[in-house]
This record gives sequence, structure tokens and C-alpha cells, in this order.
Amino acid sequence: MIKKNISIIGLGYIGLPTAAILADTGHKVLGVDINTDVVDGINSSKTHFYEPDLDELVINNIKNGNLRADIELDDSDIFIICVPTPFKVDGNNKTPDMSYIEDASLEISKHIKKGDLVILESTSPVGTTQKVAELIQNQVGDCNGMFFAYCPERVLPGNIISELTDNDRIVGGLDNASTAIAADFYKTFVKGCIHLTNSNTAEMCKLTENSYRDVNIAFANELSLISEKYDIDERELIKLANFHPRVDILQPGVGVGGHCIAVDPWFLISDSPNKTNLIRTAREVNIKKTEWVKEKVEEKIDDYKSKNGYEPLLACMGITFKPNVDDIRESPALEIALSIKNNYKQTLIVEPNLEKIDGVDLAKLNFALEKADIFVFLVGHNNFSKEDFLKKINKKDYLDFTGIVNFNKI
Ligand code: SAJ
Repeated sequence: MIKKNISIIGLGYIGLPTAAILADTGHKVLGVDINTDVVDGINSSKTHFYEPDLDELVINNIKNGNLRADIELDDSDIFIICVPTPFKVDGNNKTPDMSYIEDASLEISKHIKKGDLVILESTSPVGTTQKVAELIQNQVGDCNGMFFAYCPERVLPGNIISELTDNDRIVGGLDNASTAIAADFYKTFVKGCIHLTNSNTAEMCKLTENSYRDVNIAFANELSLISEKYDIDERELIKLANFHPRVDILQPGVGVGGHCIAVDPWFLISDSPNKTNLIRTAREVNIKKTEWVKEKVEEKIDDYKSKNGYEPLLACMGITFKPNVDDIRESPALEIALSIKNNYKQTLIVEPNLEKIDGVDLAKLNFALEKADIFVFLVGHNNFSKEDFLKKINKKDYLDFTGIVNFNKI
């Protein structure tokens, strides 16, 4: 393997694990981030978020000198852009904020030379790789002999380290030479297949994958609303339907969170507002599910009060965006818990995967188990499916929006 000097711009959930894996493969990696705390932390072998097996990779590769972090970019053979692409709210629409990608492109233009490869991994609207190349061309005058490709990350938080190497990858160059050079690079650390295409298709493919998941979850969420009317357990319904060899419905929940599925469909919607009815409706269904959950909790509190004659102590169980992670980005469970607590002071918030979170008082699991009258399961953490825990919960009053209690009933 030819070892390369690689710069990764953006040391977040994708950039840092990618930097650590590339360093571990033997490349010399510079991780660049605007946040000095993040940079200082990594240089002293400390990561700023939890991801299984990441700490060890960072510690080993800082120690052997293959990985270092800085706030300044340097000359490199390969530049990988892993910065965020959040959205800006614009009335009923959400449009992508491209400023981080633009800033990264301008920084790269100060260091790029002929023969270098620029890879965009950030989730982006179709056409962004082309724009990155144009931005750099405007700065350096001539991009001949420089290569540009889009290669979307597809890893699942909680499983990032293994998925970064095991998953298939899509590589889409701005031209055939870029595709070939980028594919050769990914072959140095990816065990999955590498599928070649052009940059527009690769960009659209990433948005398609996450929009598909959003639409599928919206279908499951819609089924859960219909099922309530007939007193049908929606999870049993979906399990039975999925026995059909050509049906594969995902699970309903309290809404869709995280920085991918709840965000990426908007990149397609904002670019083609008149052609994205299904994708927009799915987004709306998933957003409305969160509101529906809040209403159900309010009804439960009122019901409890009228039956028992006193105000119950409520425990919201789980506030991360999905089970078994410590990530609260775009978390519908957090939104629900805070909204309930705001309207109803007798509310505890329990999150076993977080020690603390700014502005929220977290209650310990055991304290809630002892004191609370009603448990509202918002996230299906593994902690909530342990036998001892379930035995206690089964004797209590609860609402389960996750299936973790109802499906593991003992
Ligand atoms: N969710 C449901 N029901 C389900 C599955 C998920 O309500 O059946 C909810 C989760 O609770 C969570 C949200 O959806 O709130 C998103 O979680 P997720 O596990 O579906 O996805 P992410 O955001 O962790 O990661 C997704 C993945 N994309 C796909 O599976 C198509 C991952 O592979 C991508 O790399 C990642 O987005 C990304 O970075 O784009």
C-alpha cells in the first residue's frame, strides 16, 4: 500500500473515526477542526463523544505518530471534507447551510497542488462536488490534474468503526480519472465492495438511502396511528406483515431524530419542491408523530389524576435520538420530555446513557423506579429490557412508545 498524507477536515462523528481508521491503516493523518478543545483533546488522546472502540484507535495512533490534530490545514495528498451540512429554517422549508463546505474548500485551495485528490464525504445536495471544484478553481486558477470525488459515509452511530471498513462504498468522481483514483484510495482500508459512479449519482444515492428510511419509518408511524383506533398492537401487526417475503416495514417510534434521517430528505425537498410530495409528507408524518406522543402522555396524566385523585409522578425514560447511544442531536424524545416537564412539573427525566446534559436535571434510574407512578418509554435502550427491570415495570403504570417493555413482557 502506498502511504499517503491525508487531511480530514471536520473531526465529528464521521471525521474522527475515519481519521483514526486511516491512521491505523498506516497513512499519515492530520485531523483539522475549528474547535480548539476538540483538537487539544485528540492530541492528548481524548475523544469528545462516545463511540465503541474509537478511544483505543485514537490513543494508539496518536502514540505511534500516525494521527495528529490541528486547527490549521497543511499540504496533503488527499483532502477529505467531513464537515456538517445543517439546514436553515426558511418558513415551511428547510434549506441546506453550505457555509462549512465552502469554508473547507477555500482552506483546501491554499494547499492543493497538481495530483491531489479532494473527497467530499459530507451529506450534500446534488451538484456539491462540482461546486467544491469550482470554488477551488476560482482560487487557484486551474484545476487541471487535480481530482474531485464524492464518497458518502453510510455508517450507523454505535457501530461506526466496523461499518467504516465493512460496508460497501459508493465512489463518484467528477470525471473517470477522479473516480478511479478515489476508488484506489478507499481500497486501502475498505473491505466491502466499492461501487463506481459519477459525483451527482453518488450525492443523490446518499440522499436516497436516508429518505427511503424516513419514508419507511413514516409508514410504520402512520400504521401505529391507525392501529390505535382498532386496539391493535402495531408491533405485532408489523411483525406479522414482515413475514411476507416482499414486505420489510421498519418500526414506529416517537419521531425520527439524529443528524441524518431527520435532515437529509430536506436536501431533496428544497431542490425539487414540486416533485417531492411523498418525501415531504413522510417528514411531516414523522414530525407529527412526536406531537401525537405528547398528547397521549397528557391524556395519561389526566386519566391517572381522575382515577387516583392525586397528581402522579411521571418518569420519561430515555432522551437520546435512538437506543443505546449518548447522542441527543435532533432527538424527538428529548423534545417530548422537555415539553412534558415544561407543562407538568411532576416529571422526572431518566437517561442511563448520559451523566449530565446542560439545562436538564437527570434522575437516576433507581430513584425513578422507586418513586414514579407512570413511566413513559421514549427510547428503547437495552437497560430497559433487563429482566429485573421489566419485573418491576410490569407492576407499574406505563406507556411504551418503543416496544421495549411490551415486546419483552415477562
Ligand atoms: N428509527 C425509527 N424506527 C426504526 C429505525 C429508526 O423510528 O425502525 C428512528 C431512530 O429512533 C432515530 C432515527 O430513526 O430517531 C434515525 O436512526 P437510524 O438508526 O435509522 O439512523 P441514523 O441516523 O443513526 O443513521 C442513518 C443510517 N442510514 C440508513 O440506515 C439508511 C446510516 O447508515 C447513515 O450513515 C447515517 O444515517 C448518516 O450518517 O447519514
